[in-house]
Amino acid sequence: MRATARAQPNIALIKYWGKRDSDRNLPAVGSISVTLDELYTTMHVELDGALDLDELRVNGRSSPSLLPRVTGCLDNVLGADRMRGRVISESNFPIAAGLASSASSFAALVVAASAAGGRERTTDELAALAGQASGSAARSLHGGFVELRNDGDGIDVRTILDGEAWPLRVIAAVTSTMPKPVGSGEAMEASRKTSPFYSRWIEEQDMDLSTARDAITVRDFGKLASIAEHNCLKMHSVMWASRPPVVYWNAATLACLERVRELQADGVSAFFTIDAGPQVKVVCVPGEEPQVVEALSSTPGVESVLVSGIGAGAALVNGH
Ligand code: 2P0
Repeated sequence: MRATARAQPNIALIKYWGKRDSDRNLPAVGSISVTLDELYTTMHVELDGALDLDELRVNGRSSPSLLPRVTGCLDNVLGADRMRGRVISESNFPIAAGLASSASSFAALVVAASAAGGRERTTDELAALAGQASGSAARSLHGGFVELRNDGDGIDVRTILDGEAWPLRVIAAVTSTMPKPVGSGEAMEASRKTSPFYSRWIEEQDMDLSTARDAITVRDFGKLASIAEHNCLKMHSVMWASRPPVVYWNAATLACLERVRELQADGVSAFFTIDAGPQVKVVCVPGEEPQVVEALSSTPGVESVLVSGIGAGAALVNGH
């Protein structure tokens, strides 16, 4: 009745922003991401008939505010008449700061909870369950370059290319570890209801997905860089034009973008992307990693720099 799973966050290159069904947490658009390897969340789930309520510890602390989402996810995975659970989550990177901790957390949670409850589930089923908890979490069930497509009444998640086939590096510049001012779910709804650019965002997404998918398939770095930066800035334009505006950036976020532009002007193969937070993630070819790390580390306002390769999907730890 217990199991431990590990999952890595993923960084979207073509972004998910907006929901087509809030109740079932279905995304309005498809997305493409890379699953990381060095950053991870380890999730331990123990079901115990003697417990009256679920318990949650995150990085060593009781976390009542995060408990309702975890309870909802356990209910989805195991049924509401399940035994209550003791859940222990440990992440080796800052949580709730735009580094996709909800993706690694819920991907690991569905894998651990299914195993603890003795449920055999396919990766597709696990991805659907993770996606109900957090849209981006569905992508962390798979490794490498991953595409999430809207498929009829649900989602379909697949690896487009393994990480070993194109071992790019991802460098995250952490510019703040404060929790974000507004959660991404709430911000997406604000964008859908109020941003004048939202409908155009939805209209153009399939084209961006197709361009990125083609670039990944033939490993065309320049083409991927161009569409990923465009898609990222388009998503943030949708957010900025919402009422009230959704602005996740700080001064260091912009300073990092300038640094990346300078690197690119020097011929470095690198591009940026930014999610629902102020951190800047830079994707580069392996040989350029030292230069990118040095450039970001020396940018004013950057607190730390995390480096990762592209990794595998969520899995049980030691098979149990
Ligand atoms: C993404 N983000 O594709 C986009 C880009 C942030 C910006 O998915 O409401 O935590 O839990 O389904 O997955 C962050 O939102 O949202 C996210 P919910 P989630 O990675």
